[in-house]
Amino acid sequence: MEKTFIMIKPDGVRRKLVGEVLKRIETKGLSIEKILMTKPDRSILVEHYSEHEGKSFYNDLIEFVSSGSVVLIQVQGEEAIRIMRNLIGDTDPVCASPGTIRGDLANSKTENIVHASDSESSASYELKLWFGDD
Ligand code: FUP
Repeated sequence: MEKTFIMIKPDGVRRKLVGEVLKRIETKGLSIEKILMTKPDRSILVEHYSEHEGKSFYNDLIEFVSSGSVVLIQVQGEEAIRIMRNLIGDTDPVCASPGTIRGDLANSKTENIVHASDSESSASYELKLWFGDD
């Protein structure tokens, strides 16, 4: 069974979309194995978003994700990584298909409600970073 890392970002929490996101994960047939609400330190976000350091949106991104509580989730299921990427939709709200979380609920590239690991290596890195070892 594959495991992946999901984060509901501060806009999702502020807009009271936590239940909506969890419902979409569960109704797709994936399992929520771990879940925790926390206000992330800048230092862990710097590690989480290290691949984006130096990009034009980087500072705004760190500022935004550290602006409030987030929900950290470990999701498990067959093909969980690719299924969750499809469920969340494209980063750009213009391209995110209707039926996806971002396609239905977001209209900003930065404030796009949810993060999902994009590969096996990022899933294992991010699960270890946010939840530590099992
Ligand atoms: P995604 O994996 O779909 O979350 O997208 P990326 O890894 O490319 O980007 C990570 C985060 O950076 C996005 F969730 C939002 C932010 N971002 C911007 O704010 N502007 C951009 O042009 C691209 C990404």
